[in-house]
Amino acid sequence: MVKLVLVLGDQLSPTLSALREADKSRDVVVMAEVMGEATYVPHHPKKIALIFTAMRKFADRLRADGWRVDYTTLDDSENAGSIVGELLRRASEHNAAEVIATQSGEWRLISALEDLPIPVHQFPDDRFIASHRDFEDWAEGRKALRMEYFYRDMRRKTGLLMDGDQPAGGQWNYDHDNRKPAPDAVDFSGPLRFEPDATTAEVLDLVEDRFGQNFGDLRPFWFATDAQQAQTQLDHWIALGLPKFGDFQDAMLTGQKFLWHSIISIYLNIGLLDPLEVCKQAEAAYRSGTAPLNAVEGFIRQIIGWREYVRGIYFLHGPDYMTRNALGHDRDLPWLYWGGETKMHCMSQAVEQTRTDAYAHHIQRLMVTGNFALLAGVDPHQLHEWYLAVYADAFEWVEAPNTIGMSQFADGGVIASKPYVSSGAYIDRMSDYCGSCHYKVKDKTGDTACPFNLLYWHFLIRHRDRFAGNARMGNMYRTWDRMDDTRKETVLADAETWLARLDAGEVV
Ligand code: FAD
Ligand code: DLZ
Ligand code: SF4
Repeated sequence: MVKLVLVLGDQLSPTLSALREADKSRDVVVMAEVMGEATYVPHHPKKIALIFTAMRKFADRLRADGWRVDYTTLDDSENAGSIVGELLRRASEHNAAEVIATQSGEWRLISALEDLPIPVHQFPDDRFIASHRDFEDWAEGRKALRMEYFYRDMRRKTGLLMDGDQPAGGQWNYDHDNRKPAPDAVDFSGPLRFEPDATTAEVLDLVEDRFGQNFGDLRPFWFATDAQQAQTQLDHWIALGLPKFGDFQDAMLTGQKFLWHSIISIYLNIGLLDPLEVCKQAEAAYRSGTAPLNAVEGFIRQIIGWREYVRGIYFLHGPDYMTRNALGHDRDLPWLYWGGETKMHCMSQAVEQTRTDAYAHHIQRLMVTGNFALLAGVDPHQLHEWYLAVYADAFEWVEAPNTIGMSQFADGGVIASKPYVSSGAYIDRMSDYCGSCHYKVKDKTGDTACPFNLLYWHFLIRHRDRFAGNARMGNMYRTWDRMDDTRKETVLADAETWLARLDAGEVV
């Protein structure tokens, strides 16, 4: 009897477990553009266009490979509006008695499929290096789940950058070499920009019509939309961007959206690139002498370390993880996250490129928009929904641990051993933003004081009971304790005044 094979918009890999489990001479692949997926958060139009276009091209590829694919476009009059609805409609059309799926990357969809009135077999998503079982085994009995130790196991498991049983170069981690501020000039032109073809152009018109009001610029649309294009982007970056990726991984420069970053998360996360293959290609650059070890190790650590680790945390902690709020933060997400005017140059740079390109690099997400939200006490769930909506690479399994855990400490320290907070001094050191800001990064109090300076102390004092005993934060509290009382009062009062202006909707 015919089975339906569900392929979701972020499962565009020919090696997908659901496809391996199916029989192309008998079964029917179901793919559907549905409002349910397009609206559970107000996704950036570029993200919706990327997913719909890549889905259409992947369906064509499957057909060319001999599969029958029932593809529903968003504007199909029969469209049932949700993945579940589409599966039920196709099941009745084909008299299918079973659905084969690859486990989704969001608890929301996993449970929706479990509740389907016909049997659904959800196979593991094995496009990752660590299975759920691998991660559970690693986590078992550990007091703290630190990424570094997990990463070393992944190096041993994959053999990447290993010389026998030793790490290449003698060290596991070269992060201390990877924190240079950006130089004045950037000698890499950033990601390749792909001209929209006929399929893309059709999707762009549809997305403009239905989602044109969402936050974010749809055009110019430049993403790769199939595996071949994504590989071309990877080749381009390995040749020209990777050599300096490590050195300037944490740097930020006005008007430079991409620096030496790879811009491949968008392709990895929807299945156009395979993580292990990507790492092997980066390692080959090191072995052949075209990229230095600190760059290649840093890059491979992000993929087989952080990317796998956050996925492990997401599935280990279950659906409640998204509601965690260990610090009890409840400020509404400020309007400036949706493009409202702000005098903070660092924030306007990060939000503006998010609006134009559905992209900001890791340090912009962590130490600018994330840091600000944490210092200001923003509700972590609202922030989580923002990150999930505005970045083209955002899917809950990877976004939520980064936001709830790493960036907001809302999981109470599962991921981070201390909160990622900093005053303006860090942003000043790693960027050129402060030079053209309304605020003065050197000012600690007063109207022109950098808000990150004011809020930094406000945050530490608000949460003193929780963090004073943290060995990695003792210095911060000792610095505060050495300030005279009048200065302390002024700092806290100025922070309160600034937050009141933020809450009142003033341009701050
Ligand atoms: P590069 O800097 O070139 O890094 C190479 C690759 O490493 C990335 O493509 C990505 O696959 C992987 N990687 C790097 N850091 C991480 C990380 N912390 N977690 C997982 N993978 C990582 N990444 C997403 O893929 N989706 C998200 O929704 C997402 N949300 C984030 C939210 C916050 C608050 C923070 C702080 C980080 C988030 N990240 C997310 C991680 C990181 O910012 C992006 O992976 C990275 O910016 C993607 O750009 P790139 O491809 O140019 O990465
Ligand atoms: C993100 C997304 C969007 C915008 N639209 C669709 C869609 O119409 N059809 C689909 O199959 N998938 C879509 N996706 C991706 C899913 O939301 C994604 O598979 C889940 O969030 C799990 O990661
Ligand atoms: Fe950001 Fe403060 Fe620097 Fe302005 S002065 S760019 S607000 S860190």
